[in-house]
Amino acid sequence: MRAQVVIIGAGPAGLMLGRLLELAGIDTIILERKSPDYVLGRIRAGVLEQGSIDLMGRAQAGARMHAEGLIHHGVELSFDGDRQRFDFTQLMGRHVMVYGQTEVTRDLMAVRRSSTIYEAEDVSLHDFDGKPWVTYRKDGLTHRIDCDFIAGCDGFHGICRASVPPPAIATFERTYPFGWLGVLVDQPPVADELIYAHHARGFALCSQRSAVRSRYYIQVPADEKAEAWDDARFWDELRSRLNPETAEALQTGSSIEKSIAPLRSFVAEPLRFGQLFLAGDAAHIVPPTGAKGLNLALSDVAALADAFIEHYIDRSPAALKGYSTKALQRIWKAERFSWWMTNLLHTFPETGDFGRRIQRAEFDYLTGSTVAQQSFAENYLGLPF
Ligand code: FAS
Ligand code: PHB
Repeated sequence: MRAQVVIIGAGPAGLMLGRLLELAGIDTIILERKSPDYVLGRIRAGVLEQGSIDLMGRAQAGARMHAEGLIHHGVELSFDGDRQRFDFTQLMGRHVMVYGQTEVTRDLMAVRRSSTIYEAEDVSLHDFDGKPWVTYRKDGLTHRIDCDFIAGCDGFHGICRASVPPPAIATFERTYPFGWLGVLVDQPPVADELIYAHHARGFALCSQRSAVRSRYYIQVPADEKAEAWDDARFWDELRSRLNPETAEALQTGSSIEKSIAPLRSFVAEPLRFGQLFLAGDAAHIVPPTGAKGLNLALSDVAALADAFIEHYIDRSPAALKGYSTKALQRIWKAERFSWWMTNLLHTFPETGDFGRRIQRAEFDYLTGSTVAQQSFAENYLGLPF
């Protein structure tokens, strides 16, 4: 087989890249190691920046998002029970949309017309420094695809970054001593907007997927196991971290999904190795506190798609040459904001009483300064793609 661009990974990054390239008439094949149902079964992000909303429109995949997505004009941050709403529309004239990553993925799957090969095993990259080719196994046979370029959209644990010779790549990482235990429940959300809560017992987040489906998270130790948390224990702990009236309003029920996500900040540099390009979680990870992961993956892909289009349609290699530098500038700003928001809202016992006073001072400065609130809103809403 032959394709101009082989994309590894059919998560949101791979599917969005494939869609943007196929609309430009560029021939792609996506290789995904899991089944479509498995990919859709992963419960992840929930908030879309305007840039992501616009990209879904450009991909001609935004109709259901606009019909079902929930426009949110603000969020609430609370710190030991003190609450502050940030009115994004009043601060910056913009908003975000609550629309689950699962639905983004489903919509992108539905519009794709080119080949996506699911349950492709043992994907291997070859000669990406010269004339690249890819092999994979399916139904007991090994297949080969020759191509011009490979796009590594295969997430943090994928094969693409791992295929780069170690001396050619630099990585920057911070792991946090905690994770997020998340629960999905078919109950109305506790509030109209998201609530990010700092509490001495740990961070909590009240999010949502629709008017009848909610998503909640609590900070747990990094080595915690989801099996140790039955629903009753989860709801009790969540209530204990929320202000009393929110705790009172919480509508609980049987969890339909329960999992723990580790938190880390991670960036690989550069993002190009010959004819191999990295995008999305294959290139970087942010703690989910700032709702940046999915949006950053999509902003990488917007830049990479434009660069491939310029290469093939305008016959100019300039944008491909500049992709890594351009993407990394935005990546590091999202890393900074996600790191900052994580440090503001989680408990870090190792930083002691001084650390907690600094967190309280950060919250008080944020709630007392319109300029600080505009900076928070500008980053949460998303920096320009
Ligand atoms: P993905 O990981 O989504 O997709 C990569 C795809 O590549 C997968 O389908 C995988 O099966 C496939 N793949 C991997 N190795 C392969 C191989 N060798 N061959 C072929 N295919 C291969 N972000 C937020 O904004 N908010 C959140 O609340 C949030 N929660 C998260 C919770 C968890 C547990 C995780 C892991 C991430 C979370 N994220 C969140 C971040 C997440 O949304 C990512 O940013 C987003 O999935 C990035 O999309 P992709 O880059 O496409 O990577
Ligand atoms: C979610 O709804 O899953 C979600 C929302 C906001 C975040 C993280 C996760 O910052």
